[in-house]
Amino acid sequence: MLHIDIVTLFPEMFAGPFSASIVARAAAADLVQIELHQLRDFAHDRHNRVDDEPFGGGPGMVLKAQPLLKAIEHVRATRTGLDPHVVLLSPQGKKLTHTRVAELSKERSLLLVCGHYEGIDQRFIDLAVDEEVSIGDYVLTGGEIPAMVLVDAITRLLPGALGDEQSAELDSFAPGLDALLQGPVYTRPPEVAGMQVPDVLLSGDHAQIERWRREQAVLRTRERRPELLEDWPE
Ligand code: 9D3
Repeated sequence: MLHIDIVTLFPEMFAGPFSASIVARAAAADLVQIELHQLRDFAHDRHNRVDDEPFGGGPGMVLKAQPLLKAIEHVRATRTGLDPHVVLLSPQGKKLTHTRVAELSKERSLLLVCGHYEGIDQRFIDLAVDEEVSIGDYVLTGGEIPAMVLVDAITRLLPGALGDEQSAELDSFAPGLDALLQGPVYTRPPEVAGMQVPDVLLSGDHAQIERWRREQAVLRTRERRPELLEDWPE
């Protein structure tokens, strides 16, 4: 079982995504256990502050190191022997890839830290964070949605999380496998608004269907994501 602890100022944001979908099923099946921790509960100074002004001046607030260190200490105490791998969701992190998701899914204990201000005191990062992860080059309001993205991507890779009909082995972007975009798919009825399903898909010729699908996947990839084809032998 994979333990995922999440430290955040907004634990209530996680209720929806974690109570529906594959994540909820995986938790019910004891493939994953997710625990949320309110950072404010670890602010023990006189004013229960979690943030303060940046030294040297400038806009916005900075998350204080001490409450974050206390929160991590608390989680570590509940996970003795597991030595959680600490991931800070951060715009300064390395961009998340399927390869990294697959590696993280093999950990026994993950501790995700969500920032929500202009920054985080560097001493917390230096002392307690193993890696910083970004989900892409756009600006969000905090690390909570990136943490949900990471949990979703990891959970579906846990053995038994997907039905037998699906297999994570077939994922696009999986290294050594088929790193192409999926081509167009269709279902009933055969005509919608005067538009027909391509004849080949109704032909029953499985070899030809396979060839057509691959060709469509390559065409779409060349059009939309040519960089995925750079190391592709076609
Ligand atoms: C002043 C410069 N900004 C840093 C690039 C400030 C800033 C913007 C957004 C600080 C924090 C945030 C909140 N975002 C995240 O915490 C975050 C994030 C994101 O914004 N995009 C993609 N991945 C991530 S992971 C965490």
